[in-house]
Amino acid sequence: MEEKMRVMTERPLNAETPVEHLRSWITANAVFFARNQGEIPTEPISLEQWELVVEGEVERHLRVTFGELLRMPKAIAANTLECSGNGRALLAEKASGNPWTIGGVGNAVWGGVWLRDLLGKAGLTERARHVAFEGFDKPLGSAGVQFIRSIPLEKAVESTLLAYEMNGEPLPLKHGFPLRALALGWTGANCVKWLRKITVLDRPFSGFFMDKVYRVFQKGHDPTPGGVVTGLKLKSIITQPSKGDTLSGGPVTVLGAAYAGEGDVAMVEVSVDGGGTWSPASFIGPHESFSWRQWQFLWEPGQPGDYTIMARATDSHGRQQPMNAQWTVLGYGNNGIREHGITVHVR
Ligand SMILES: Nc1nc2c(c(=O)[nH]1)N[C@H]1C(S)=C(S)[C@@H](COP(=O)(O)O)O[C@H]1N2
Ligand SMILES: [Mo]
Repeated sequence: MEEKMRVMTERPLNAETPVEHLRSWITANAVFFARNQGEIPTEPISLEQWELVVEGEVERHLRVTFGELLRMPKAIAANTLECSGNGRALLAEKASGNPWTIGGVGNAVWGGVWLRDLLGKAGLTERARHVAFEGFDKPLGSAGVQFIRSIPLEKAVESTLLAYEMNGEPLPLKHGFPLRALALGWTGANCVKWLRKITVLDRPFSGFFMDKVYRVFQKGHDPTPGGVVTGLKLKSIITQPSKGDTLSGGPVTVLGAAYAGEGDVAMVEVSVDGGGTWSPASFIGPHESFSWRQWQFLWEPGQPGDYTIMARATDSHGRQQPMNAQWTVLGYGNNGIREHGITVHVR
């Protein structure tokens, strides 16, 4: 299974989905990207042993068993999950972190329970403002701290799923068995795997994975005052042809995907002349909230030579993907049109 992936580091496991597996609306579990700060548990925890603690600014502390979760109303939601660092390796100026190209993203249908239903059982105090999630993966490296992240209460109550199922299968071990958080439309860092504790807080959680990373900041600045990564940015990727392909005339089927996190992709256009002219692509397949849309464009290349194919997404508010990404120290959220362009040779 792993040989199909582009493995960047083994320990912790960081691996991206190969481009040919990004050409369908559902990304198969076996090739779904893996991003880890700590060590993936070697064995799945026994469901009899596992329990989820809910505490903090709640009226009643809860210890929820897996059986109790299964008896709660089931929710299903499609969601495109992307690592904040996806696309980092395509930035013109190097940024530190794993060298993701376009495969740090995938789309799945997740099954579980709404976090709001669980918080409803616990009851919130008047001071409740943020919800922190803690995973039980073993920390690796010098930081040696548990992966804990918090999100604002509004997001937690509105559109956050606690998922125990991925594409109709029990949540795979790698992806957080038995339960993970999914702040729908938000970057992977807000989607804690191997959940064991949820703490309602009166302010954002403060700790290594909140304050030092997943922050947007410039050189010479501290991470902490920088913004926290939240929603996925409007972006399109080209999944066919591949960079450097030699094509013998047309028509060429250009394939891609476009996504906008909590937003809605309304249009994708393609340019093969450096952005001088744009032609609309057509969408294929499902159109669901929080999920990418697959698109295609039939291209009739003219004269032989080198062409750069670029794709541009527009959302339902008329906002366009930027021509170039905004550079930051940790290279998060690269959604530049140029950065994602593909140069091919036409014979
Ligand atoms: N417990 C835990 N949850 C975690 C992480 C982690 O290291 N530990 N990494 C986060 C990051 S940065 C991303 S992008 C997603 C990746 O999810 P995946 O490996 O299921 O694709 O998980 C998030 N949840
Ligand atoms: Mo991530």
